[in-house]
Amino acid sequence: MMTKCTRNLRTRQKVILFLSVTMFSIYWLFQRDKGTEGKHVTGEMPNPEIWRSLYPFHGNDDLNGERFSLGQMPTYEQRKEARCGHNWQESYKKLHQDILQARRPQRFIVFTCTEEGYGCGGYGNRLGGITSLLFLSILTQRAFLIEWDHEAPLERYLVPKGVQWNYPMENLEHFDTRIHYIGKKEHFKQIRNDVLKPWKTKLDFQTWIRHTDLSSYFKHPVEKIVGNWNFANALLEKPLLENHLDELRRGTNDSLVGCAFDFLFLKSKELETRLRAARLSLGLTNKVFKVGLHIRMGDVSLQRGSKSNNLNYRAFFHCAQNLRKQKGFQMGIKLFLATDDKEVKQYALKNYASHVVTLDITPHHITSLAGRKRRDSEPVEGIFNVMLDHFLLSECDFLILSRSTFGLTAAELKFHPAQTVTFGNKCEHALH
Ligand SMILES: Nc1nc2c(ncn2[C@@H]2O[C@H](COP(=O)(O)OP(=O)(O)O)[C@@H](O)[C@H]2O)c(=O)[nH]1
Ligand SMILES: [Mg+2]
Repeated sequence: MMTKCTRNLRTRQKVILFLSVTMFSIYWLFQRDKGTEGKHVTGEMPNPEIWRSLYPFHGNDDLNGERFSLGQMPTYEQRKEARCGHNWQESYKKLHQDILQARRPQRFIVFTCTEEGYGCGGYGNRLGGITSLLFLSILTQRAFLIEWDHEAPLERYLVPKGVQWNYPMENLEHFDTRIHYIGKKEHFKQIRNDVLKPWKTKLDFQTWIRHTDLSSYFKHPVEKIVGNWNFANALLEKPLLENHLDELRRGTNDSLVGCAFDFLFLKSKELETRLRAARLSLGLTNKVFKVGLHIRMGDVSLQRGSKSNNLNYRAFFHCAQNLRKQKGFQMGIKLFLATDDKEVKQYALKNYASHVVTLDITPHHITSLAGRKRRDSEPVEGIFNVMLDHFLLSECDFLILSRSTFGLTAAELKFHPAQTVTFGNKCEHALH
């Protein structure tokens, strides 16, 4: 009887032990998968050693972000939290809804690209303008809306996330409206008396901003603004904005485009699908170290005037080669090239065929794609291509850029730390 009892007890202990080990293994596997899942979503680096080795590569650039501790690349969400904070988004969402539903006085700021004779400029300019006007709307406590200029609505590519920025313009028709132009003079072709444009230079404008009570200046119910200057940082200096954006990182914040973009937009399903297909066909996976090159040769390459940036594009590839040699990467490395110049693509594919990948497209300036001005291009495809290049660039682990708002906003979009961005023309000095 005693022995049978002891045997039963032993068997029961074994079963309990077996069950505990099995449950612990399942729990461990689950936790491990959860970790990798996060990494895939955020595009986090697979190997922290690489961050350690890259850190000294570029200590003094123009994107003065905070320094992360060596060997640790925070996730997208961590970087976003550090740069953008999280309370202002909720309070502005509420204000926006209250205005649309007339629970508060109906006052709007509209980023508009539909004013005859006044263009919004390129994609980088537009993102800068949208960001600045979002923060201006927060400062002046108005609802921020976007009026896009192409036949396909912006929602074909980007859909509203935090606020309904696509509230129909017809609802604003009966309000007293003013039109402003805040931007470079090349972007307007005619002078209209009904468009306010008192500033000759961006410097003048920023000085004016610092000394003006903006809530009194923007006093009409609807203030439509064609804006291609990025003045978001000047707004952050305004004392009033501090009340509304208390936890947003102060000083020069080089991530405001990323903060605004994350708050305003989600990629449309169609854009997600195209992006996934592009990543797959170019082999831009998380298993390779992705170096993004943005080579902006100038509007002359886009058959838009004669402006050339006189860039030595070969230097960009030398820079990428040197980066590869100096850092002695053990893992695969891919160079993703985004450029406005078809010839640069051909040069890269001929000379660096084993490392460079690039979209097989003819680049167009986004403004040339509006209103079917060009017969040789399909506007919707053209805009998808601009956005694909911009997103793919932003997803790279390291960026070698031109002085262009296109590449700079791509870096801001994913909160690239300063040590992962350099400029093609400065790179040779940085490496030797
Ligand atoms: N697809 C594609 N288009 C580009 C690229 N670089 C420039 N562009 C086009 O050229 C325009 C340049 O304007 P913008 O983004 O304001 O940059 P910036 O004028 O150089 O500061 C963009 O809107 C695109 O239409 C690129 O790498 N890929
Ligand atoms: Mg531009």
